[in-house]
Amino acid sequence: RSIRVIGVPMDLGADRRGVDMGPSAIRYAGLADAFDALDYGATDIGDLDVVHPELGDPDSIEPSTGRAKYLAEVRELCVQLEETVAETLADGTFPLVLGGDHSIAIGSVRGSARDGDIGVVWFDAHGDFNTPATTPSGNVHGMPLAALLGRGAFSDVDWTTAPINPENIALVGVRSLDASERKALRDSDVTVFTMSDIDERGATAVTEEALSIANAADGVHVSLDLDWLDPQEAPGVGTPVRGGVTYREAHAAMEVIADANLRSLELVEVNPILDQHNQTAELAVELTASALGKRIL
Ligand code: DIR
Ligand code: MN
Ligand code: MN
Ligand code: MN
Repeated sequence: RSIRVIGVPMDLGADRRGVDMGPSAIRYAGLADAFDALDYGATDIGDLDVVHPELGDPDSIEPSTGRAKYLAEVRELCVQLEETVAETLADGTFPLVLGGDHSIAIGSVRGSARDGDIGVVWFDAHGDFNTPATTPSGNVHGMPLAALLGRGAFSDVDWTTAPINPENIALVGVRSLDASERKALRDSDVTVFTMSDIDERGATAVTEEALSIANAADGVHVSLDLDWLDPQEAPGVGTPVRGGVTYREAHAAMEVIADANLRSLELVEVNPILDQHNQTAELAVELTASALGKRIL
C-alpha cells in the first residue's frame, strides 16, 4: 500500500493560532521514518494553500442565522482538500491528512466519500455538531460533523450534500458538548460513545462497535482530533478537556482500526505552540503507525 501525505496548515476554524503549524510539527516528529519502519511507500505532497487570517475576512460570509468565522476561506480550502483526497484515492493511494484545525474534515470526508460508500469514526472530546445558529464560539472547527450532514444554515456554502449516512457515523470519546449541540446529537442518527462508555466497556470494545456502525461497502474514514486524548498525554491542542483516553487506550483503539477496512485517515488539532517538547505531534505519529498496522512484536 502506498500513502500520500497531505498537509493542511489551517487555523481559520479555531481561535488559537498555532494549529496551522500542526503539519510541520507532525513531520518533525518523524512521520517519514514511521512509514519506513512499516515498509510503506509514502509520498508527501506538502501543504495545501491556506490564506493567512490577516488576509482573510472573518465575516466573509454571514450565514443567514448565526455566525461562522472565515466561512468563505474555510470553504475554499475544503473544496481544494476534497479534490486532493478524491484524486489520491482514484490513484489507488491512501490519503493521510495532517491538520490543521478540525474544520478541514469537511473537505477530507467529502473527498473520501465522493466515489465510495463510506462510514466515519470520529475520535474527539467534542461533538463538532454545532451550526452557525447554535455555536457559542463562531468557530467552524466546532461544526464539521453538522456541516457534513447538511445541518444548519451555512448560507450559500454548498457542502450540504455530502453522501454520508448519519447511521454510519460514530463519535468516540466525547466529554464536552454545548447544550444545543447535545440536543441535536441526541435527536440525530449519529451514534455517540462517551468517555463513560469507554470507562465501562474499554477502548477496544467501544472502537470495535464504532467500526461496526461505520462499516460501509468502501471502508471507513477515521478522523482523529488529538484532544480525544487526556491533556496529560496531549497538551498541544487548542481546546483540552480533562478526562480523556490514556496513551494505552489510544493505541488499543488504533490497533482495532488497523484491522478494519481503513480508507482514509486524518489527524487534527495538533498545536505545537501549546505543546511540551512536541510530545503531541510525536503521539500523533505513534498513533498513525498503530492505525496502519505497527505491532509491538
Ligand atoms: C466548542 C469547542 N464546542 C465550539 N469545539 C471544539 O467552539 O463549538 N471542537 N473544540 O473540537
Ligand atoms: Mn474536533
Ligand atoms: Mn459516496
Ligand atoms: Mn475536539
